[in-house]
Amino acid sequence: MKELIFATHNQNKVDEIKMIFKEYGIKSLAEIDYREEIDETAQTLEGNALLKANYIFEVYKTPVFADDSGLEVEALDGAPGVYSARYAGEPKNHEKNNAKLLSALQNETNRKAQFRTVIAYITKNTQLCFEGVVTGTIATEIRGKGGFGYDPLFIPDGYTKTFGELPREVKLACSHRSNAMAKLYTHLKSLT
Ligand code: ITT
Repeated sequence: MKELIFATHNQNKVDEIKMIFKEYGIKSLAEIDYREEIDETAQTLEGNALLKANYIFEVYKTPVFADDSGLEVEALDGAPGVYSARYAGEPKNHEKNNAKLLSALQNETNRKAQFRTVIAYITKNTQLCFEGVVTGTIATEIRGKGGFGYDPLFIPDGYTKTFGELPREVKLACSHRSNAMAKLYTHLKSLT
């Protein structure tokens, strides 16, 4: 089994990815006992994904991928976007972020949004990025306890429930991260 490091400290992401990417021995940063935070100082999702993956590659010299994801809301000109994790300030807090988003969209009828992920994959000879998107709308109140982050506010197109309410399998089948991971998976398959 090939080993691949997933450069994240977000255990929810690790759980999701391990469920759809069973063939590879994916190791999270916690599993390789890497505890340090990696500063996300870039201005774009691609920049931050490359920054996280490159940082860990330089330490371990083994194939690694990282994702940077964000919620892009049409009525807010794409915010919170690359600043999604700390939308309501430091330290990052999902409940406060959701409350701020609801307040920013009060009385707003255009509730269109998308989650976007960029995955950066780094090996000795390769540096590749894969993008994934899921479109939807922002609910008018917090709904459901599933998932993480903005999931209780995000209703994917084609559904009436939020990712927080829908079965986990639905998110795994259509999410931004799953879409980007499917592209990485296709790339890895093409090498074997
Ligand atoms: P790592 O950088 O360690 O991977 P993180 O939680 O900081 O973990 P990101 O910077 O990629 O992850 O994500 C920014 C924020 O976007 C994240 O904190 C959530 O609030 C939100 N987010 C990302 N993916 C999400 C998802 O699948 N569902 C709900 N919210 C998500």
